Amino acid sequence: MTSVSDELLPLYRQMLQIRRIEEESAKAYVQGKIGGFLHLYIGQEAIAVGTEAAITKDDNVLTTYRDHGFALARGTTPRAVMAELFGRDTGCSRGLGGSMHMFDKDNRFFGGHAIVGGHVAVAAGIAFRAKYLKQDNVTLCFFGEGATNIGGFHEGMSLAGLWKLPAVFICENNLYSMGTPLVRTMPEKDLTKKAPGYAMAGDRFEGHDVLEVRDRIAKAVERARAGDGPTLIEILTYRFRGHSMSDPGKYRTSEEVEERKKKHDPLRISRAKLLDEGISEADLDALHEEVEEGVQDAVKFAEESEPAKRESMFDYVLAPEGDADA
Ligand SMILES: Cc1ncc(C[n+]2csc(CCOP(=O)(O)OP(=O)(O)O)c2C)c(N)n1
Repeated sequence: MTSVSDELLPLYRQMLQIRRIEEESAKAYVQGKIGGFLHLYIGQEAIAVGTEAAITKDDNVLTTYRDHGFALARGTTPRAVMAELFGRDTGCSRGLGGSMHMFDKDNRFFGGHAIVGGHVAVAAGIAFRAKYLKQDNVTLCFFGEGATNIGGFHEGMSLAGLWKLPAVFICENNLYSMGTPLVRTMPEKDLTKKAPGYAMAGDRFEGHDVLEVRDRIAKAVERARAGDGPTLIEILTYRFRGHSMSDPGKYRTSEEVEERKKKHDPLRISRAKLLDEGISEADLDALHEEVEEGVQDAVKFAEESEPAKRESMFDYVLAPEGDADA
């Protein structure tokens, strides 16, 4: 029989890897080594990692621009993620996508989407393909609470509900759309109340405990796989950093953030549970050291890789030849 620590330790390791990769990328960003925007996932790691533990490699995942955690959880290597952030040819999107557009077809990670809510319809399309071809994979689509007010969200959800697609739609409600708190933009605070409008099941829970996330996502995935249609899940979470690196965060107090870190840090919660289960501080230190080696290796790899190639810019564009000049 497997113990809690047998299950939790590899998940803790993955969350730690995501956190450390992101902390290093924040450092590289302020040093001017990363261009464009950088949206960190710090504080929300239990969601990507718990989800991965609930699905198979044949399932599909799509998310927003806050995507590094999902790429890593799906199996994109730290080297390929860091190289993508640095705009290098060795990155998972050949350095052409950057932070917001990570993509890894081999790991069935279909982005990294910058248009808020736009990928909900894309996810419905991927789920439709599975149903049409009678494949048994499930498509999981993540977005923020701000996205649930967007037309693309409604369009995708409506078709997914109508066709009972094998999909799970997951709102990571971190309370703020950029600098705007949810209470100022939405009349209804329980977002799963939108689910019946699309003839979907709904579920709502806190996303700080990675094992709980795994178990709750697994139920919705099971429902989708059994042909019983999609679920809209709202996971209550919190981002510890600004919306992106350029966000000074004036819309919330440092006391609020500190309080959340104390009570809701998914790494802190899992670490405490592991210690309770008899894992020693020394074991955890060794794990941290091992993760750190991989992170430093990824930074070095990114720094030493060739920049994205100008000539490969159009290799991945889906448009008829000749249209570029039209
Ligand atoms: C269609 C569209 N409108 C506006 C923006 C600008 N924008 C980028 S992120 C963001 C806030 C989204 O908040 P939420 O969906 O809650 O996601 P979170 O960043 O909190 O994960 C906005 C308005 C955009 N990228 N796309």
